[in-house]
Amino acid sequence: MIQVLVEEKTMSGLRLFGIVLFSALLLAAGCSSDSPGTGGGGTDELPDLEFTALSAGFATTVEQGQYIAVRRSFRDANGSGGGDDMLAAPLMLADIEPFEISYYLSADATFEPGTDVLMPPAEEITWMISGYETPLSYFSVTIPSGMPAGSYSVFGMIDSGEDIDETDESNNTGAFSPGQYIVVVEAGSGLPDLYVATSGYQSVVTQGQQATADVEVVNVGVVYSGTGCTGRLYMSDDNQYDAGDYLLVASGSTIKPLAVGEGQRFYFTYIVPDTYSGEVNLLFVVDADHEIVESDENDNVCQMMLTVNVP
Ligand SMILES: [Ca+2]
Ligand SMILES: [Ca+2]
Ligand SMILES: [Ca+2]
Ligand SMILES: [Ca+2]
Repeated sequence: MIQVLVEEKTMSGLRLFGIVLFSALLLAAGCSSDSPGTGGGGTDELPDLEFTALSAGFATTVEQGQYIAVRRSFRDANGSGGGDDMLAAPLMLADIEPFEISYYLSADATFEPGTDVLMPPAEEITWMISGYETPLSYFSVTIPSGMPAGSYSVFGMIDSGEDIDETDESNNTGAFSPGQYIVVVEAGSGLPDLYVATSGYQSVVTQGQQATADVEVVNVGVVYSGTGCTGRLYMSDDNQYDAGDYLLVASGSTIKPLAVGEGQRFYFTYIVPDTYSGEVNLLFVVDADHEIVESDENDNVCQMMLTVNVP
């Protein structure tokens, strides 16, 4: 009697948000012929795009020609409203046209768009709501195959295609923190390495009752993992993953192909089996079916200690 619920909340949230946005677009199209930025209005109708964060993923050493993830969030600093009629709010949505964000490698600490090296592809932002700030999330770019080995500063440029008129065009550059670099190494025989970076879980649970756990699978190797794989959550009497452990998630989790430094988070809800009590372990096993050859196959089990109470 195991109830299984695996979801990736970030994706679900974005999908939901997309649906809400689409509805808002339809509403806006049907109810208003005013198009911000084309009616000769004041500059208060214009957005101001800027980064709110730009940083490395979980790994920063990468082979030439490989995908690597950066993490970023950004916002429109204008358009936050401020007590206007709530009913008018939907008409204000999605009033920012599509734009691009480009990411660059720089051999020094100064951003020079003409000489710094673009890491393709540019990130296409297809919709943006006035005043909205995005969550911190991953975006994967490519290290050009001819990039010389070395340490590079990373810069991002919002609206790099100059598609959006903004109240401030001078604040569109973001950068990794000083001292944070991408280290490019020669293309060779490097491997991916899947690992569980963080976990959160209910540490005191009760037999027969629902409990939760979450894990983030990351690629800390020097190359793209290239293919998906399976992760599974078990309950175990000890900290060793072996054949006697109890599978809590029947179908397993599908881990997507991960760029260097990229992570994917999984949220689990399970029913605590009545065959376990006292001090036990949750074990999350990455690449449980050995689908990916990794530089370290011995760090694929994440142990979470918990206490099971008898009701
Ligand atoms: Ca701006
Ligand atoms: Ca602009
Ligand atoms: Ca590993
Ligand atoms: Ca493996």
